[in-house]
Amino acid sequence: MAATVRRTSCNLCEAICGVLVTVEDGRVTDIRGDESDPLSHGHICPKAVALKDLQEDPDRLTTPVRRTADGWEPLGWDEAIEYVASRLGEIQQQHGKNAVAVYLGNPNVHSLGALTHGPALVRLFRTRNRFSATSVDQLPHMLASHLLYGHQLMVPVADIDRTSYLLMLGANPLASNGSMMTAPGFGRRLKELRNRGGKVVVIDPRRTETAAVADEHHFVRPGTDAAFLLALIHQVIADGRAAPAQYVDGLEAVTEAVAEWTPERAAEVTGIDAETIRRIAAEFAAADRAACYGRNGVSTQQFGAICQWAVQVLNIITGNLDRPGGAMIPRPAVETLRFLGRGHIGVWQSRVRGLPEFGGELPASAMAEEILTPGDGQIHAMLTIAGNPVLSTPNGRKLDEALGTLDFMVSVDPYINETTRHADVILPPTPPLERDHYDVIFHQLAVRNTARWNDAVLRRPADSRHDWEIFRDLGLAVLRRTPLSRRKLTMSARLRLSPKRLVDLGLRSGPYRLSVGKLRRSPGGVDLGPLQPALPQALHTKDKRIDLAQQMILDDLPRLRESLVVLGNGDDLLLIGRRHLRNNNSWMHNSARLVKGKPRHQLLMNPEDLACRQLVDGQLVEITSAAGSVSVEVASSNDMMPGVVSLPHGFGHGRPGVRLTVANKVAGASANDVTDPDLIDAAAGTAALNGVPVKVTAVS
Ligand SMILES: Nc1nc2c(c(=O)[nH]1)N[C@H]1C(S)=C(S)[C@@H](COP(=O)(O)OP(=O)(O)OC[C@H]3O[C@@H](n4cnc5c(=O)[nH]c(N)nc54)[C@H](O)[C@@H]3O)O[C@H]1N2
Ligand SMILES: Nc1nc2c(c(=O)[nH]1)N[C@H]1C(S)=C(S)[C@@H](COP(=O)(O)OP(=O)(O)OC[C@H]3O[C@@H](n4cnc5c(=O)[nH]c(N)nc54)[C@H](O)[C@@H]3O)O[C@H]1N2
Ligand code: SF4
Ligand SMILES: [Mo]
Repeated sequence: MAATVRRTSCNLCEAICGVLVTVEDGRVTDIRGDESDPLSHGHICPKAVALKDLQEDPDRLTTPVRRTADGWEPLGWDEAIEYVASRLGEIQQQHGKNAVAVYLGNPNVHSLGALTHGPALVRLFRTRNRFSATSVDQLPHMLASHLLYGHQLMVPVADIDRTSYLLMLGANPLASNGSMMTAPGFGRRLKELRNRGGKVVVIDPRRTETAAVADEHHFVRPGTDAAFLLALIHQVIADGRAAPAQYVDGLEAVTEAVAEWTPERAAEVTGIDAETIRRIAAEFAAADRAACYGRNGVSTQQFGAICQWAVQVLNIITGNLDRPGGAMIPRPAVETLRFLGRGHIGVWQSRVRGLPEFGGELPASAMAEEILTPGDGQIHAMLTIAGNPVLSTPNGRKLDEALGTLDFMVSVDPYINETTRHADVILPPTPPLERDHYDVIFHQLAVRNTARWNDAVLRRPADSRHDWEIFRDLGLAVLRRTPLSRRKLTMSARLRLSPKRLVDLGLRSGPYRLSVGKLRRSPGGVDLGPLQPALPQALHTKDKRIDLAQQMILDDLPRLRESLVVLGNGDDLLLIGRRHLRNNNSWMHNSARLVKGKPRHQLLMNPEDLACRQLVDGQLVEITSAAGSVSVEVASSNDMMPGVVSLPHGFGHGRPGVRLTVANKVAGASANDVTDPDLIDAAAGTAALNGVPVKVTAVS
């Protein structure tokens, strides 16, 4: 049979690179970048080829399985779905709606079918015990957008292709390929920015791959960025350079709130000297097009909400919001904002610790205690969809134990891993190359407006289900157990609409009046042009104005002032995380192609910190926090700020029953065995995965 070349986009990270897949005899023989993609222009990273590995992985489940005393047993789809629906139904009947909890993991946002049908299924359970990766990730971005712009997903992106000054905090796009900012080929874009005479400044406790290609890099003490950002705002105002648009209110209150955050005061806690802070403020305000961008390192930390608010305020008061080359709001072909709620916070609280919900979800840090603490509303059953929270959320060990105590657990997931090994039933969806793709989320965060529909590259096996079909069938099975009502009829009809039909409706009613048919005629994607100014009309606030003086953030500032005293002076080391280009969160260690090469699981530590503890490079050390401890090799690194150590998350495979043949051989420990569920950003309950106080000692 002749080879055919088919197109799709890689859905493994937020860059959504266009790829060309060569197929011979139903098998993938080549994967490369698609030059015709108007966003990625042929860029790919080493993970693209892993799409083939996922397809061919012998460990990947292709039928539902049930856990029995003698191991995992295959199960027919209909039987599996009926069994799951009836067990979940029984548990809700016995213990109430909240007894069933849901965790939605990261790949949900990368799968079309999960996005179109996952939320519809989850709603049917009517449980308040909903959790997701949001609270170990981008929650502060969404909170800032909800507060300032009236919609949790109206997140401005740095207009990297036109800016002349990019200030980046806590982001390492050269490894992560960019996040909350879809900009495939980030490295090339940075190079072009600098070739235009622009400047890139990186603030990070580690001299990262991104810092290495920037004009300037400054170490910052983990968890103190809020002080740095408030000092920039202070200085911009003090220099008389604050000139927000006429639709912006609250500058006075902000001026008052940042009065104490002089560059000198911020220097004490951040480790960045006052002169540098003053200079960066002046350069940022003077640049004709500047953008400040902060990502994971300034989200998943104790002051993530203040940081993300301050990033916006800095862009706003310097006139860079909504201006080409500043921070702009994408306008995708399917207007994701229209289909998603505007967001809310604190409408209810978690049962045990009283942590606030955000957008209908409780913080993942509360999951284990909600399972383990008896009483009304206790979690007795769990549905996990595309998530491995045992490796991804704070104190994974405790969650690991907690999952073992559930009455029932079901996972929609292709693998038996650290989390799903606790499931009674696993329902595996088709892999990416067997699914249609349109990116509903990441066009909303992209640095250029483009659109791309691709049909599935490979035909799926007869007895398989797409993720949306699993949600549809499970949803219908749940609905069959409820009395006839209008809601039941609407929900059933909604679940039966295919993702393709829903995208088509979204495209037709969107701003460019496209359709799936039109996009199919340009399988390499269509270009809808650079980002355009859209404010204030596009704001979702009631009065179409932006109020900088958000009370919930201002109320949090005293906590910052008080904690920084401790953060700045503690003699513990502060643990931060990191990512590597060839890893993907907790789940792609099973690709032999990706995990080969130099080990990259070690704890990175500055040589001074090693020496004063009489430790040596390569030695096995124990990392201990208030939550737990792990052992791992330490690697000496001059790229680490003294006093800070870095451990990547997503490692720590090889637990009993985990069926990940390659991953189980990868060394390393789970960073989340030491991260602490009690260490959160109090404002919204985001986990502080960075800036965890730890002690590092020799393993005796
Ligand atoms: N210490 C520390 N912890 C962190 C982070 C950190 O920086 N430091 N980062 C956090 C961040 S940003 C995130 S997003 C989370 C991610 O953590 P999780 O939400 O747990 O997501 P993943 O680790 O990506 O796990 C993906 C799971 O989905 C399954 N899967 C893959 N593709 C599909 C699919 O198409 N359908 C279905 N149904 N399942 C699929 C995989 O088998 C795996 O079980 O981790 C967080 N945890
Ligand atoms: N190859 C690869 N790509 C990925 C992923 C992956 O696992 N592997 N995961 C994807 C996901 S789910 C996400 S959310 C994105 C994340 O995308 P990024 O946020 O760009 O990736 P990280 O590597 O987590 O970068 C966080 C940076 O913050 C720094 N940092 C830690 N603490 C602090 C602090 O207190 N202050 C400051 N200023 N910096 C700090 C760390 O040193 C690190 O360099 O990446 C996505 N892309
Ligand atoms: S950067 Fe790599 S993983 Fe991300 S979409 Fe592109 S090819 Fe896929
Ligand atoms: Mo993430």
